[in-house]
Amino acid sequence: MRLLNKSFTKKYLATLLAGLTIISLASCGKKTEEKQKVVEEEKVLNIYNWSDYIAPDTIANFEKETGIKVRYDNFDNNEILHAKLMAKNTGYDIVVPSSNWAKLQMEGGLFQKLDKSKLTNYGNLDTGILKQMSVLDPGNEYLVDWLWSYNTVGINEDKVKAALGDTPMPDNAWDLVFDPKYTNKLKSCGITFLDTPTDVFQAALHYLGKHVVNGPVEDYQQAFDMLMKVRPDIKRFSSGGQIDDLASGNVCVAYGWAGDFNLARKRSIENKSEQKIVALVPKTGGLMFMDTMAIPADAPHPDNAHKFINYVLQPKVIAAITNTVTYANPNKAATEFLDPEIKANKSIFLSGEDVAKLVPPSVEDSKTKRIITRLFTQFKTGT
Ligand code: N2P
Repeated sequence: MRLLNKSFTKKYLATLLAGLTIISLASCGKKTEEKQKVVEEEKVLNIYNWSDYIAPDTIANFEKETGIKVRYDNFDNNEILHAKLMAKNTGYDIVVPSSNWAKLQMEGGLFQKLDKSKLTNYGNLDTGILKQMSVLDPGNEYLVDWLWSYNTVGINEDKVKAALGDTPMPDNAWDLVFDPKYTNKLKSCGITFLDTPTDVFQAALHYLGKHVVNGPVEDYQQAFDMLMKVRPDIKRFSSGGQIDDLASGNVCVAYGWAGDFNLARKRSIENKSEQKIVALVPKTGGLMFMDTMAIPADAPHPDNAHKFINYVLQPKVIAAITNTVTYANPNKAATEFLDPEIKANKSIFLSGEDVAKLVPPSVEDSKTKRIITRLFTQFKTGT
């Protein structure tokens, strides 16, 4: 009996050992295969980012440093990017959704987790921003902030003063775009709004003191009624076009992104049109947004994507981007490389008090999204 047991144990051990060897050989093979895949990744990277959101030499320097050839495409609103991601197979390796939209995309399994071991410059990020980001991306597993800013009102100071005449500037900057008392006067020099349902409804609800997302349907109707009162005074709906419209003096008031307003001012100085464009910081707060780098689940070049994110995490690289496009970045170590004028601009790098007033990013559920899409179309057509 004992003998039998011994030989059985021996046999059993031999089989077990053979099994383990096969498993470990197989996993070794898999590892080698994976390694080869990384080594063999073609030297190509496809990026999809917002327009006017990068420095002139960011891509060229990356290509020089890595030998990776970049294809760089632009979009102007989250809706377009979202639709592409939902349809899958975008071919993009890096996309830059705002964090609130990215939440939906993460939930839909559209992104892959970051391999932080490849992001050796990750420690340069501001921990405060990481904490803010972790509200929508728990553990900061999927997203790295590119730049951030807030939705607000931008004005051409001289033109607005002239159009308002005896009416003094309102205490609350939002009045300039949501109160007909002001829009009636300002329509003479041109008012432009962002061309996206979420941006417009969130701001309108904030102005009314309501929850900016997922409130009762009556809130959306109330926001719509308010918007319709200013509708006749709006000249244009445009997201990517506000920079040039403001810089050239085509419009004098905009509901849009603070970063683009500062960029419009900079561009008008460069173009010698010298428009005094200012991003106002509303006393009741603007709507914060963070545009974030993410790697689609089906990205063809995920390793190159990590290389690009790590490159952007270098303080000098992201500082050059901020210096070009006048948006705040999340990189603490980049502060020393900022142009003094940019660093001192309180509508780019807000005071702690103003940051505390910002409405943090949040996202509508699909039912609400349907409501605002319908109401926004009605608003735009003015019916
Ligand atoms: C870049 C605009 C991006 C800001 N010009 C909106 N997320």
